[in-house]
Amino acid sequence: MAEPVSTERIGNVAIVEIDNPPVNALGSLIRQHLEDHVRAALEDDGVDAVVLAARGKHFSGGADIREFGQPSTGPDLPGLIARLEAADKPIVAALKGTVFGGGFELALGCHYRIADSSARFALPEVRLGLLPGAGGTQRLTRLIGPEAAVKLIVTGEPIDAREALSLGIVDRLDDGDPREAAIAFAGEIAKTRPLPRVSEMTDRIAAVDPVAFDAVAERFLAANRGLTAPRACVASVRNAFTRPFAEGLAEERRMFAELRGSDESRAQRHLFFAERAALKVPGLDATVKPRPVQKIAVIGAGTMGGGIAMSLASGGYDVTIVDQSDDALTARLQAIAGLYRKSAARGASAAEGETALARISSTTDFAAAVGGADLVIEAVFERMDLKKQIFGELGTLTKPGTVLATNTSSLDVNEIAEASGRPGDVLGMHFFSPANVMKLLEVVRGDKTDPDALATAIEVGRRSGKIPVTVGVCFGFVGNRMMAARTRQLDAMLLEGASPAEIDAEARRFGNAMGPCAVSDLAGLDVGYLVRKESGRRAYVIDAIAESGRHGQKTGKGLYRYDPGDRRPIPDPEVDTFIDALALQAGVTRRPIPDDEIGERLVYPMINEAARILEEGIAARPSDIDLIWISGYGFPRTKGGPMFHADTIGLPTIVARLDELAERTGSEELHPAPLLRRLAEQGGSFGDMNGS
Ligand code: T1G
Repeated sequence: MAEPVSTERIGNVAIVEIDNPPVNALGSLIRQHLEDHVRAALEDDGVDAVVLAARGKHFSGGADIREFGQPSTGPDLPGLIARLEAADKPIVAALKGTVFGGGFELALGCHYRIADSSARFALPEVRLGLLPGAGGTQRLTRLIGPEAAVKLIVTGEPIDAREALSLGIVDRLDDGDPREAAIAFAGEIAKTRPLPRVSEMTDRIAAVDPVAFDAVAERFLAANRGLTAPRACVASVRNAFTRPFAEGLAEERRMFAELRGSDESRAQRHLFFAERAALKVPGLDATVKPRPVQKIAVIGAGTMGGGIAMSLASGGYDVTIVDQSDDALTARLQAIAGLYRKSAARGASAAEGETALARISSTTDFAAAVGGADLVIEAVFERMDLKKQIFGELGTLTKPGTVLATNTSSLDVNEIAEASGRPGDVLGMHFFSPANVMKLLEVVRGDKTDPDALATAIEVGRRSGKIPVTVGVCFGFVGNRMMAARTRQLDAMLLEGASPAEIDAEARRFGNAMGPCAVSDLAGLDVGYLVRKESGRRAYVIDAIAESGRHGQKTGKGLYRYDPGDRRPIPDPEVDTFIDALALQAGVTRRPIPDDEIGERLVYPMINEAARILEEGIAARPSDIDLIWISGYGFPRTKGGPMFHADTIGLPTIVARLDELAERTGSEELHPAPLLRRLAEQGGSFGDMNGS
């Protein structure tokens, strides 16, 4: 194996190069080697300047996240960076590709920074529930000023090399090899003194208006309510212009250590790895290549079809929306254009929106549209007869090899696949409404789906900005099947005595932006009612309310009532009276339900259903289920998803509570699934299953 850090001498310049694929993460071994190589170079009398470079496409993806929570060895990153900066010979960073997190902080400790145009700079620690913990909040603020620094640090968003040059992060942009450019630059400045040390810079922090800074910071905090790390980031940047460097650095380190040990950060670090693990699909190894896709036909000009088309177009695909009605198509294209205009008004790139819009066409000529497509995504009504008819036609009208996807949210993909006559080409691509916004894509693998067809759907999803999670066939797949388990409890609690407002208040306290009753009114009570009806299921209270004509926001009344033009849910005594009558009819004596019981009955049944899903092999690992609920249903990121949250609570606690609830409510399904009970009895966790 190549040395993780090497040194080459060219004239009076020593090039210290990191080689730690895939992202040059700065783990303890790398830090130790870096320390040794840089010290040797600085002590070498023949060396007048040092270049710090890296092999591969990334300079560095930052500290090694896998090491957090493990006993740390080798020099800590802040100390290593401080010693680089204190060196008496110039150190020039040669930057390219990703310069993220601790990698960025390492570059800030160097005296000069040379980059090529591929370089992207970010401090994404906030997305892991952390703050830059190796001097980044103190040095970046001194280098580019508090307002520019707080934006980068609180959003975690990357900037490109050109912006980095304009901000003063980079001294020189060179379109050649940054290593060569840095060597040449090092030769030029080898004797130049004083050495520019970022920690000693004061002009950008000399006369900061704290009120103006707070106003800018507040703008970025507004999008992160309830999260601890963004506030810590702002506090640390504020320290950079109100306290001496050493104090600011010490306080940054203290806050970093506190955040690193928090459940909130552990949860977000879990999700970072969960996103990558979800792409490791059993049976799909690197030899399985996606089929080429450029032309995609989307069948159905409804809201879902339009949202799907927008996502695909933004991913660079040529999309044709197909519908029987010209009017529906015209209306849909106008709605899509309007959405792109709205995005541009909110700061998105108008040019990108226009480019994407230009990729979307429409037609009523079904045969022509699907005949030329590499992928067809059906997004029509949730009716099995209609879908089977369409897939029967697709099986004969499309080219061999065209992937045929259904956007069904719960129906049997195997049955639809058989109707096509080409089950190997058929799978589900379950987008979540609004499909142009929600990140989750459940890729539903049929019993006969060809591996390369599956790889194709995953690749199209990724290119379209989605988080594709592969699931198996069952009613509701993973997300909706777990939501159905929660809905059964929600419906039971409404009958037993809880009000929609009490249920939603508990869900918001848990961290959900909206409670499930308000969400049901937003989506339309008739939607869930029709899905359940199509499959012979029934929610006793909610479906009775839907049948009474109360469909939610769209009819001004649902589980709540709504003033005209106002989407705010208002508790409605009519609903209480309606449910009282249902309870009487059902012989149920209603009772107040304690908040903690509401909270448990909203979450534990989902965890239990997920255990069944894992037992049946419908999901490959618990972290896939976490990803589904975080990216498709707004489960609080700070909780890491239902399975991570279950481990945090402790499985024995959940098992004991589920048994109690099952006994008291008579709801057999609440008894723990065998897998859940077994894990609890053996002291295991869902986390143990993620490695598999
Ligand atoms: N630590 C450990 N492993 C990492 C890693 C990291 N920082 N970054 C990536 N990996 C793994 C990843 O799990 C995957 O593993 C493989 O590398 C390829 O990743 C002190 C404390 C750099 C833009 O948050 O954003 O520095 O699945 O598929 O698409 O202040 O990885 O192959 O087993 O994503 O080319 C801050 C996180 C850390 C950056 C490359 N840094 N990484 O994207 O590859 S905290 C980050 C990324 C920190 C300091 C603080 C991306 C990337 P596997 P990949 P990619």
